[in-house]
Amino acid sequence: MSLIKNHKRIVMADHPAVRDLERRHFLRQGLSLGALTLLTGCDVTDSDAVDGVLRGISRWNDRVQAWLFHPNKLAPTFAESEIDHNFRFNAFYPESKAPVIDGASWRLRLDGKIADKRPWTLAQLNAMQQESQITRHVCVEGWSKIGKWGGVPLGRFLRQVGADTSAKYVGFTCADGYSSSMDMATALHPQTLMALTFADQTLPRKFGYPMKIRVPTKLGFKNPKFIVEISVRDDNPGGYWEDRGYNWFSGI
Ligand SMILES: Nc1nc2c(c(=O)[nH]1)N[C@H]1C(S)=C(S)[C@@H](COP(=O)(O)O)O[C@H]1N2
Ligand SMILES: [Mo]
Repeated sequence: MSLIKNHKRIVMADHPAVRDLERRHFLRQGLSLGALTLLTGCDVTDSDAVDGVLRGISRWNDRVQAWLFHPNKLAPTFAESEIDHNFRFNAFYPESKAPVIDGASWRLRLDGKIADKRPWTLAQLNAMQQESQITRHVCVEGWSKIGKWGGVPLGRFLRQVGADTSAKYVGFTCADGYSSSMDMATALHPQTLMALTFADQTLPRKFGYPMKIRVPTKLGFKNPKFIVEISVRDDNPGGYWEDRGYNWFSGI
């Protein structure tokens, strides 16, 4: 590695946008700063250039990952004995601030390319055929836990309400101001669940009562809790962390 390259790496590492992205684990997931410098080969010292390069790489990552994603390849599943019984809470706020939702008055709103947009009640969701799975939740902050979730496969629900499954994206809005989105192939994946139970019990408040989206093929931040709206669309709805620089696809 030449001195010039080292010099560029230091310059880039000092750049506020790069420090910020590093803090958010963006580069750790994919490319190191050195690799980024080698790849681009250009003097990306001004902020526009750095931002442009990083955004371009993130979009490129999304395309490659979408292409690598096998719509029916299953995430690993585990035995009951492997479940972590001290499952961990995470959100962009402390546990005491988790929303308190009344299941009886809660409604799931539907928006976008869906034929029947009538809101759903919790009783209606509970009346649908349920599936369960024991899978690993992987958080980008560096921890993972094996848990058991039960509920309605999202694909089954989307077909039931007449969603246009040729649309590109499914977006989720949460009661706490959080949001996330995924590609349609992931939404239709057999293990992507509208989870209503955790460890065979009603979903606890802190884990997203009354409903969370459990996606074992994605990192934890793409598993939105406290869902209040699902939308089907062709423009990418982004999401809370997605809009703050996390790689949108974030498959595992
Ligand atoms: N509504 C909502 N969903 C969310 C979050 C959040 O802050 N709000 N945090 C995400 C992150 S980063 C993680 S790791 C998981 C944590 O889920 P858990 O509390 O069930 O472990 O929820 C995800 N879904
Ligand atoms: Mo996370």
